[in-house]
Amino acid sequence: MSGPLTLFKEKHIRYIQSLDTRKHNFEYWLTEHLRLNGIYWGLTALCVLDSPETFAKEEVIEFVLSCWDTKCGAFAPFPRHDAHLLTTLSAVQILATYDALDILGEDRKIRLISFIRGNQLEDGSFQGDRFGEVDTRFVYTALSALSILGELTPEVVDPAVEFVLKCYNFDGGFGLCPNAESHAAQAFTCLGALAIANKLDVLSNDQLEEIGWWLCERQLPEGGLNGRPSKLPDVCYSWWVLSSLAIIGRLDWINYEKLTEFILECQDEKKGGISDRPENEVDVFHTVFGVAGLSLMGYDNLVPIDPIYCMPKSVTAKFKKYPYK
Ligand code: 3PZ
Ligand code: ZN
Repeated sequence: MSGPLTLFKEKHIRYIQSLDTRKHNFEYWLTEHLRLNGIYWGLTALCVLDSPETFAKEEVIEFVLSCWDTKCGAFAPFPRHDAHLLTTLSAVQILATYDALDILGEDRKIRLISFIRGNQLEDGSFQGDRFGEVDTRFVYTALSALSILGELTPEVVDPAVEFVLKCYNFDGGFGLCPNAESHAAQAFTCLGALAIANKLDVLSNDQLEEIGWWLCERQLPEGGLNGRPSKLPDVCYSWWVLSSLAIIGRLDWINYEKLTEFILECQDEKKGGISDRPENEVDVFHTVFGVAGLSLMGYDNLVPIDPIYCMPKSVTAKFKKYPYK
């Protein structure tokens, strides 16, 4: 076996820090429509690497608030852009990580909650915004944000759970919508949504067994995981698959040693950061999901991550005490 066998923690911290400096904006940082998501990915990676103070907390919070879309009453990816559920979840996750949700104030909080609830459709599914596509990603996004805000209610949760169950396939996987092909990222959004709703018990033991099999069959001989059968491995699937297995209590169905080696081979030894597969260009998305996957496998003193929320366990412990209003 060749390749680097340790995690270059300091390099990754410096890489994420480099993304925060405005001068490199264009080359290194994400385009505007991904900026707030990118800050959440960077901050979460820094938390897992035990270095959250690498970002200037006050500046980050100020940026989050500058993304508030007054028209929609939710968060956009960048100032003066339009609000979306995905960026709203990132904003809520960032503020919760900094224990700064109170900065929203009552007025913004009320509008935020009605934005999220207002995107739910008759069948329990959610759209990302009022023009948007509908799929299980947004069910997860909405339930996660409401749960972090302490605003989960049965009126929202029960139809959402119904919808998620319709996306379960007989092969043991989950699709984007009913009858859609199984995909590992959808296993995470569906199982995550059920876990947040505290409704994992709607799945039978046989179903859990099938799901576990479908997930662990994502591991390829080279150690990495793919998103569906006969696709290439990709570091971000370490997260979608491992978190799903963790949620159903079957993490040990994966070969840790081989997956760890695959993730470590995706590091850029010089500038830091992790890529989707060996030799490719690194980005902050694969960096966070790479280190988060390693954390779930208990790798070398990484800070424990919550498989349901993809946030440090020390943060989620606070709102998980009170799952429902
Ligand atoms: C990536 N998005 O649609 S995206 C994302 N992908 O905004 C962010 N694995 O050009 C980064 N592929 C890199 N930094 C990739 C987020 C995608 C996922 C694409 C990808 C990941 C393989 C091809 C969807 C949460 C939010 C969004 C997604 C998943 C989870 C791209 C392509 C797409 C996107 C961004 C950049 C490489 C980073
Ligand atoms: Zn990927």
